[in-house]
Amino acid sequence: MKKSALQKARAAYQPKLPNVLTGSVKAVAGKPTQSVANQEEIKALFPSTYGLPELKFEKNSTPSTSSPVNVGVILSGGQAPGGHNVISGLFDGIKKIHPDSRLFGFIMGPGGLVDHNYMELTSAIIDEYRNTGGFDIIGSGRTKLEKKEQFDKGLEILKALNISALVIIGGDDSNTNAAVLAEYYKNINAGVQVIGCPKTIDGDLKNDLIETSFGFDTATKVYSEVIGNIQRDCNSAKKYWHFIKLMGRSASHIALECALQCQPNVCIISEEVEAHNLTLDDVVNNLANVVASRAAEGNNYGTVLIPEGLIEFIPAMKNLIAELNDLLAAKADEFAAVHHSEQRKYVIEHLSEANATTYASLPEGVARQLTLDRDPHGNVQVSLIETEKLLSEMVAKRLATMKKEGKYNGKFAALHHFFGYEGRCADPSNFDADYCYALGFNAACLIQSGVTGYMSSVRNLVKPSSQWLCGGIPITMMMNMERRHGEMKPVIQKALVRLDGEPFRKFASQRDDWALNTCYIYPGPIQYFGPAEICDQPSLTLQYESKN
Ligand code: FBP
Repeated sequence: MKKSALQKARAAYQPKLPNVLTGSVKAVAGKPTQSVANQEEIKALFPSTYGLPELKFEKNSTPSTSSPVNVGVILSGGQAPGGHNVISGLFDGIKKIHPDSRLFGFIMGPGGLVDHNYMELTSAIIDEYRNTGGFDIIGSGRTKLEKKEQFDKGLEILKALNISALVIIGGDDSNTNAAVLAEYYKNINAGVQVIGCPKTIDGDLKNDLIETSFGFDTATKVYSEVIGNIQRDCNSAKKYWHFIKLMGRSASHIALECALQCQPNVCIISEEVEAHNLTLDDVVNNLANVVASRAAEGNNYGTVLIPEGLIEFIPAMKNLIAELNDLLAAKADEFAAVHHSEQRKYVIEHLSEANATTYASLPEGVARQLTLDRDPHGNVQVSLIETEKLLSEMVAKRLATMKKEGKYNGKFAALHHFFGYEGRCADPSNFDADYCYALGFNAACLIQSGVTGYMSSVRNLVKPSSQWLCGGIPITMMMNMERRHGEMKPVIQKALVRLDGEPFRKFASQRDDWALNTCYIYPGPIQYFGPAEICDQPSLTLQYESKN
């Protein structure tokens, strides 16, 4: 395969491993843990893996001797920069356990395990993918592992390949799968450990012991680069309002991080919209007021960052989506049989009065998008909802009214952007390259410790990587019960933006200035080579959170 000059140079990058992982390690167990909520229900559902202690690795003075281990690996869910480094770290980690250890990759996500679709990852293959973006080494998928038949089918191939540990690299839903699988295999004494790794650009898989999910750092740096470029264009031409929707599914971490990096005129934070019980009209009025204030100063241009999950956080919409989820789960076949042109009417007739009114008020396109298929985990596919267009159309209408009332006298021309897929497969930043490699290597150490149902945890991330702390946390510790497909299910609790957290407070303290004045920052592209203060800085979210 032909490679770019950067690809060639990047292949030689040696990820920096935390000191603690450089020699032989021992696992030190902490206190038993509890799930974040619904303790009794989670305990009953995970009798074999609930309440396990946190683990911390320390250097071991006596080198450990081990036998070769065969390990399987799965990339699950949306792509995130650094996945290939988790796999190369895992590969190097199990080779350190014993040079005859072998790594097998299951193809196209969890479905590869069930369908017995796999390949052996040799050192020649791994070397081709070190420090590269993408998940193309084995591909990814969103198959939900939840049925006994899937687990048993998976076990057949694990046994055939003599695999005694499986590493699932995924987000909250995929790590929920990992916990369920770990519980099942432990319960039947299958002899297969299951270890999770925290992946997602969304940044919503985190807690005190998982400081960030991998990929967030690189993806937000890529988006911030292009937002900065748009801002410079915007500040040069001074004639457009740019409505920029950013991926991130439910949580607004990506939008907030990009706002901190770029200082746009407006950034909507979904969690704040919900906390203040704002309606769609409130959001639109706030935006229109900023446009009018800037126009009064002769500035008919600006930038607005919109988190893709916004719609789900507007309380009226949240209620509507919850009822729609149940309705579409209960009447899936009946709804599918309704002719396209009659589906809106069907939905309105089957919803409660309040939700029917909200649904009826939505533009056709948005209403349709809300009834499209959920992903296999029951999530509305928010990346398909064109909130940026919905908002700019509503702002234009509001401004027209304000003009008639003599409250606005400007020009409003809007352009729309959606940044998501652009950032998910970028070459990992030095931070993500190091973090991912450490997560994979650390997963190998967890395997060597013989545990199951744990997530690889590498923390102290604002410090130089040599000082990072490594260990494992029981996945059940992160779980609560939530309604999915009309039923209560154990799932990892999503970490949303905290309005009392330092990143949001920092943003909130400056946003009025950013709204009226033009305070744009232009972060520029990720730098892979050069001084550490340019190349190795973690996200601002992580830096501010460490001050909480
Ligand atoms: P994960 O939660 O699996 O990491 O996926 C994140 C994400 O990129 C979201 O930000 C986005 O809403 C979704 O995936 C898009 O899904 P798809 O890749 O299936 O279009």
